[in-house]
Amino acid sequence: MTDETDTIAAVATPLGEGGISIVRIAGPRSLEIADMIFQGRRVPSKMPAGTFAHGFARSIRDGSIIDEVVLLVYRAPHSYTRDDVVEMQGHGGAACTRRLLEEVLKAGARVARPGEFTLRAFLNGRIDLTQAEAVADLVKAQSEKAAAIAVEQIRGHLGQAANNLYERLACIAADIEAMLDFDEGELPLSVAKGVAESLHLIYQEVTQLAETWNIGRALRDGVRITIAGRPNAGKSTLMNRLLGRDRSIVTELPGTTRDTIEENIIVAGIQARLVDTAGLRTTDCKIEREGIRRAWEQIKCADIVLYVIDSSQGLHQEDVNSLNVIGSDRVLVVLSKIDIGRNVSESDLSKFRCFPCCLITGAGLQELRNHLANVLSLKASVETQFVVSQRHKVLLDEACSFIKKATDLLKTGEEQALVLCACDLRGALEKIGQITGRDVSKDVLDQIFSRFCVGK
Ligand SMILES: Nc1nc2c(ncn2[C@@H]2O[C@H](COP(=O)(O)OP(=O)(O)O)[C@@H](O)[C@H]2O)c(=O)[nH]1
Ligand SMILES: [Mg+2]
Repeated sequence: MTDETDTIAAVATPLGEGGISIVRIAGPRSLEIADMIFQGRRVPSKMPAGTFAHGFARSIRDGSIIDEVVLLVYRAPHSYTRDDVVEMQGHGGAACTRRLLEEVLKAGARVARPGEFTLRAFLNGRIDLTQAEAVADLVKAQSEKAAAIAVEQIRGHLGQAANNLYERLACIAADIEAMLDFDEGELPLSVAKGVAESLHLIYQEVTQLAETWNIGRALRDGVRITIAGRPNAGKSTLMNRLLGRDRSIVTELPGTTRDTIEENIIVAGIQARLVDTAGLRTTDCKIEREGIRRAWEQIKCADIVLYVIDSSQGLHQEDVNSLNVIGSDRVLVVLSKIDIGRNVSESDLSKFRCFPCCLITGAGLQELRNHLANVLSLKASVETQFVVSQRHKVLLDEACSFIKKATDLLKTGEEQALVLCACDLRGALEKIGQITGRDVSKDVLDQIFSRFCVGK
């Protein structure tokens, strides 16, 4: 997949107008290449680690000046990738940055693939796989919370948790393998009980970690908030109100919103995906029916449903049916149009948290906003350690079922149990090891690093 002995280069900043742009070079020939391009009072290959110099970048063919640069030298192993690394900071403009990179390539570097600098940091043992994955998450983070979780993971907290579980599990596995060697598979019941208890404890911890994924994923990728309700209830008006601008078409005609409309908002530092949907009703219109099918899809995958009821019209049987299907734990009921009439009694909706409001003036909406912010930040602070990646979640689940099988086997006390148990524990270890990248295939690495941007 990668030749770690060659020297790679890429533009590390977005291409376009800006204050500064950076060309990064990593690999054994970095300093030699920098010598060929850099013109200043200092020679890069003679500069000590962690120093910088001011000068000019020039064309290696005709010596013409490309840009005024500041050059930074990092020496192996004290660099991002653990190779020799040189960074050239030039003026932020697309044309001169591209030319600078071209010169670096002419001088012998190869264009870095997406995420290749970070891949090298992983392959060279500076960071584990969870930290590498968090780098991509941090770069892509859209909200403060998503960024904060990524930073925690870069600091190695998830990796440490996984390593801790791995080591404890490895001890138990080693004990069992030792018993297999010496006791010909016979395990005294008292010992079996102790081992099963230790395994159960680990099982609980792995399960707890896996369970943080639901909210962890939502915090990273955005909490999904779906607005639903019957036609004309005020769903699109609510969407526009929450966004603070007109995004959804609002009319007095029922059935205006036929497809789902999505927009991002930030609530309490957490990114949310707000989805406006078609009104729920029975209809013969094919297009509307498709819209309603999509609305239900959005309701099913929502973390929170804002169910809008036109309170001037009174509670409709269809509202009751829909609310029963959705269930009360994810639903906040918005009682709209209280300026026209209040014909819905909150006692009919006692299972649900209700927010009476006028969507035209915005009266009552602040309570809804506050409540949303509370719900979201509460979810975000319940745990300090979040699993945000589906890859980690799947591996933790698989490890869990191996550990459970091993524990159940121990309890049977059967002759073959120890052998099978040892086998399951090896399976669990392999899965947990894959989280930090102890044992990971080229395909998995390709998949992970393809998410990165070039230059990272
Ligand atoms: N008086 C009043 N009218 C509202 C309120 N909310 C929405 N409307 C009006 O109700 C109609 C339907 O609104 P819309 O947002 O398109 O409903 P949707 O079909 O649920 O998306 C529009 O004419 C809105 O201006 C409200 O709180 N009070
Ligand atoms: Mg609408």
